[in-house]
Amino acid sequence: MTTIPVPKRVSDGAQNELHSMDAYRERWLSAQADPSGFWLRETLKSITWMTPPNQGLEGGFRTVQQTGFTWFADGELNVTESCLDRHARERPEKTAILWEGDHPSEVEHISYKSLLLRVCQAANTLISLGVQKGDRVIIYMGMVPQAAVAMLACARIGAIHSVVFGGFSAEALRDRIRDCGAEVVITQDMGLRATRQIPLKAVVDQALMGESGVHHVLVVKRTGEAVQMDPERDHWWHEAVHDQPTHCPATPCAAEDPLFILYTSGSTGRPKGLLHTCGGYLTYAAYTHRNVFDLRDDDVFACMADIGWITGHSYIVYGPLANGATTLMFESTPMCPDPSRYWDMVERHRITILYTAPTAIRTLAAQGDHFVHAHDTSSLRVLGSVGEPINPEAWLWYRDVVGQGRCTIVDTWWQTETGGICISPIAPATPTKAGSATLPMPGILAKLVDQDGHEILGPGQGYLCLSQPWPGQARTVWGDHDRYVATYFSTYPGLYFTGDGCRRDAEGYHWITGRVDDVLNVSGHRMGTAEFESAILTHDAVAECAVVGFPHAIKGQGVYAFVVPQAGATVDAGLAAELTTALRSHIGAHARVDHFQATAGLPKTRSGKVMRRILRKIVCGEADGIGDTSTLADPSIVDALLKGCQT
Ligand code: 7RM
Repeated sequence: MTTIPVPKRVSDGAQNELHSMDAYRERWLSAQADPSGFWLRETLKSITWMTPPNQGLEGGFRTVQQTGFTWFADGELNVTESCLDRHARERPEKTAILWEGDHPSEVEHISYKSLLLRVCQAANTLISLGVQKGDRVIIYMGMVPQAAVAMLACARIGAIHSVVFGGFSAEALRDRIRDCGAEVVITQDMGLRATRQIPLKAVVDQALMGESGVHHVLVVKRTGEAVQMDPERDHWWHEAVHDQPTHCPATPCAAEDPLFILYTSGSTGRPKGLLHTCGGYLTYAAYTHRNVFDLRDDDVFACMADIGWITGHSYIVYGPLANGATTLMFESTPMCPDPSRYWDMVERHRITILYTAPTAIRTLAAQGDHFVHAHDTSSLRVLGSVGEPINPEAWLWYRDVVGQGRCTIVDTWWQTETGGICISPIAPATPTKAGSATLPMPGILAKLVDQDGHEILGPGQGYLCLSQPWPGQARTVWGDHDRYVATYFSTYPGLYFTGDGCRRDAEGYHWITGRVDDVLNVSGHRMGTAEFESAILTHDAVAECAVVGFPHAIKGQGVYAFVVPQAGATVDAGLAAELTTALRSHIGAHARVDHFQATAGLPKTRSGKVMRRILRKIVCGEADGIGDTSTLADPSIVDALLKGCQT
């Protein structure tokens, strides 16, 4: 257990109101006692409203099935006025987006003034294509500035964006386009990542084959590679925006109007389209960004996530821009052209806050310290981690080698569903411990419960639930409110169930132990075992299969697939290659199985349910923990599986 001394505050321009543990405790108690009042004061202070709200929270988790819950429901705003107009007025030349392309020589500084202008032109383009308030727009892009411009352009006119990570396959993209009923897709000719080209436009074409719902595709020219353009449907972005007026009035939206849909994997079925709303989401993204990272006026904030995930939404785009910060957008990877890329960028751009995933930290730590030492990283002040549990070794390397012992480490726990950070240290006030996400944010009431839903008080380990609504929380699953209620609110009535396990120590610190459901987390990418299984089952040679995660030194989790072949088929390298291809085409290149194991059968209960608990124990090398197998239909299967296990 490591604690570091609380550094003194050194510079002005701080926007963080939670500068001491006393301030934190006072705010936390105040938000607990009166969430409505707390968040109303917060939003009125930090967000630009057209009609300021009088209402805070209405409803709660017990009403979620019938009436849901709302934040600031009588208020009206357009989020882009908070993210753009006010800063374009007050600090027009300040860099809003600092973009670094795949090649380190490609750097672009986009000021608030020019970002507003570009967003207005893009918004007018969308209007010219017939997009109206409430319409859905799919954004299938890499990390180019136009991706952020596209998101904000949708927000400008009250359209609902749904960003689909550029690694998803045509089939996964088609599912999402269909599910949300999008009529417009925004993409690029090619994506560029670690010198590799990703055929984004071609994937869109494939996704739209035989589909009639999408009327327009806007194509950003990134590489200039030749792509097919359908003259009826496809438009070059640069041509379409060029002659558009540089002013576009911001459409008034109700606080509870949708801002975006983001698909995320759960333990069963297809990914869910979580819906985030304008007023609450923006308030929470801005609040957490300002406070967790101890934001200062002159910060250069670098979140290394992809905008296809929630981390990119909240901490590359909405949070930083609402706070008038300079936010870095990075097209490449930490290993390109070599493992010093991050540190080279820190030096060149004087990055002050770096926010990345444990998998990147572990990968870079494995390359040796000299890559860090070769660069001047003295600008760094706060180092954030997100996406998966961070092991103490990686945490200490981050603090001691990257941060040279000077920086605060913030291990931030949150989810697509939560909209923003929920459990995290507040830099630099919260004393940290290596590997702990520490304490809940003001407004977040974290509870641990046991199997039966009984609350565990004091130290202990259990299922992590949150018991009080907060503004950044997703309001529903697009088109399926029952699924939202069933997934999050029916396991433990009156509580939001996160799907994570958690230990609380004697000082009330939280240690997230990982998912307790069938959700995989590979390199911070969230994927469902059910999605893997249905992709594998599309192959004729597969009779049955079950997929589980196992501990992996770099990726956090690896993926293990047990495959029961059809009579006459064998699970060999050839089949493994075909299954890998199937996964790539049904989900995407990031959905990879590390080990395929042939088995004559799966451990099932007598009622036919696959006992994943047992499979997890097998691949985790915990044969002793398997326990009683007498309830299995065929207990001998377990011995056979243990013999064949490759981890
Ligand atoms: C932000 C994000 C959510 C899941 C979540 C956890 C895991 C995220 C941490 C973490 C331990 C952390 N959204 N997770 N952050 N586990 N410590 N600091 O990742 O929807 O894609 O994933 O990620 O299991 O439930 S997400």
